Amino acid sequence: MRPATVLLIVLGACALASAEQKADAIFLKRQLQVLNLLRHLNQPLIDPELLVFKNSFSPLNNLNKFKDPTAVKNFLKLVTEGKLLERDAIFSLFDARQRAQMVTLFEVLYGATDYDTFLKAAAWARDRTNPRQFLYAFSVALLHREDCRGVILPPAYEITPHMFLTTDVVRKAYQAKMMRTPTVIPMKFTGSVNNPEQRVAYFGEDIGMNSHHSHWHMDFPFWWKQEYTVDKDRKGELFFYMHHQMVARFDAERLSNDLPAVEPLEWDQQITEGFAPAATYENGQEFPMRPDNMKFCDLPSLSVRDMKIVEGRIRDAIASSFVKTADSRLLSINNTAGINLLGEIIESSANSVNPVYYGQLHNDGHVMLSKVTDPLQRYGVPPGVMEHFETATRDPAFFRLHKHVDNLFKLHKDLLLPYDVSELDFPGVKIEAVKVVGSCKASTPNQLITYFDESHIDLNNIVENVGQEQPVDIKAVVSRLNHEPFKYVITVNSKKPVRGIVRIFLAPKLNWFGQRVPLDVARWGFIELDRFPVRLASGDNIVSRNSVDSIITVPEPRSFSNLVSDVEKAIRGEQVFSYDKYYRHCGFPRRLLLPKGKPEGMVYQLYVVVTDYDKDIVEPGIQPEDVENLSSLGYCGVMGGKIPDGRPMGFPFDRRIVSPEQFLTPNMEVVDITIKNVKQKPAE
Ligand SMILES: [Cu+2]
Repeated sequence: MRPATVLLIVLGACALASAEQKADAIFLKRQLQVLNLLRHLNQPLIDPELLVFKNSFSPLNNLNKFKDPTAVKNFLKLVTEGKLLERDAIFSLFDARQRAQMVTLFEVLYGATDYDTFLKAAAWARDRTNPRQFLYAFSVALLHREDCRGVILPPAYEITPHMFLTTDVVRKAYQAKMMRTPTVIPMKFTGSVNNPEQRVAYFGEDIGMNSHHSHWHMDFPFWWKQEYTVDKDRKGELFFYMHHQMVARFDAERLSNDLPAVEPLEWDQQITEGFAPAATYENGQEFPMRPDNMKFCDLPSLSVRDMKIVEGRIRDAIASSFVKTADSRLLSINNTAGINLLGEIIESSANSVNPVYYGQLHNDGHVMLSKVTDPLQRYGVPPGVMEHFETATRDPAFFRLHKHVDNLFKLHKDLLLPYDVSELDFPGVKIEAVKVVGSCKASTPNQLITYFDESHIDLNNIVENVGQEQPVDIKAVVSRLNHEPFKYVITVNSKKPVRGIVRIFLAPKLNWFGQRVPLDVARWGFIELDRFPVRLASGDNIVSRNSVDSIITVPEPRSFSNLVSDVEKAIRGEQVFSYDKYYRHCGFPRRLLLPKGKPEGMVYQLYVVVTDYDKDIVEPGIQPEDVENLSSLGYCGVMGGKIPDGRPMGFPFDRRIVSPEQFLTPNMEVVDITIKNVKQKPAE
């Protein structure tokens, strides 16, 4: 007789709710101060409390309140000697001098020994520093300070809208402000139907994805030093995996629009596709356009030959399975941890074992693309979109550069031994069935629905305010990809009570030519949809998991104006303001979890794998409930802690698959699902 079916409680929903807590007066005050500090970043502070700090706080008289008084003195020196980047210049994190200034300010803010000093120092520095240079230093400090846990930064596209919006929208916003007329301005994606790349512009230009990308690089700065003490567990591997997934996701989006997979860039070949950002910096300079078929050019301090030499050394290291450290030791990368070393080397980060020898391939690739239209600065053209993490994915060349980088990681992964059955199987656990069920009334089993809806961007910050005048309601409206929420229903049979980790991946079933491709080829394009722990009882278990609980995604952020009004109401006692101290700004937008699919339906395959929790987890004491509290773990890891899942990211599809028959053990299941793109959001 079969044991009775056991209905599992989905851990996500209950545990996540418990991470929320009611904000007390101290938290509310801090949240409001942060919002006031970031409001109208390009104009001097107007908030009376912060103005007092700006004018009366003396960093020099408070040196004992900073962990690193030298950083304070160095920053003061830059200010008093007028050496800081001008306020209306364009800040680039890739410029070594500008970055060093930003890092000094970060060290001042991060090293403030208490919250009050942090805030006063920030208010003091804000109007003395380039706004985006300040914003980056302040944001990274806030995200890493224990006393700011749970404080929400407003959406990046509402703090610095110029970096996300097209010039025509900005101009109309100025007009509306001058006329003091509340306005909603429609924003189009760049390009025209004459350019096939425009079909996927909605993806590359998605403001939520650009915001995710910029936040990833705030949570894992390439310049992060070990002395800052916050643990950046598997940062190099995360660099590989998050960008690998972005490329896989882009390719899936391209297939949905009848475009072939993106081609990798090569240093001595033409960059076939141009890009016209149609956007303008805050200071009025236009983001440069890159015509079709340009070639990489030497920059004054970086040649194309340098790029090839450095890449050759990386390829040598991969082929020989050893990297050479700065003190001439050889470290093996022929193991699970090798990808982390390689990620740090290729990015390259301050953790690279040998930055002089292996260079900074990825970062320099961004700069080479950014400056390709005026490499010698003969015309004073400002940096291109590729030079900023919040604008880079707009350019299709971003995905081409990352495909090139991703192929290096693949070279390495393909040299590792394929997993054997004992590493893949979960003895005693068998997946009996998998289905996905949409939430709308008319939903068909195993058919998921995507659609485009509209999102509003608060443009109040784009236009300067005079004194304390009432803001005019000006918004941009953008079209964005979304989908009906759905749930996975997985029937798992277990011979005994065990704990497992469910790993869910999605992949297009056919390639651009309409052909099936071998699993070993397809696996590199797999998109991770979710990964979560379960407790399995003896017998059949129905595991039910909602798509909104995915560890890949984050929900829509609250708008700047809603944040301000919610906090103000809570301060007046009119409503409760809840916050989550695990809140992450980094994370793929929930709306973009699924690729668009096609109006007639497009077939994908869903791979579900259950592995042994007790074997996978890095520390035996970690409970499934602890894991469930961590938001956007998949692409963004853990802030200041260990990633609980010890398996390589992308497991088990990260290594070669020699025989699909042997690979697909009973704890795995594959089902076909269809993704259909409809014109209008279906009725709930
Ligand atoms: Cu990136």
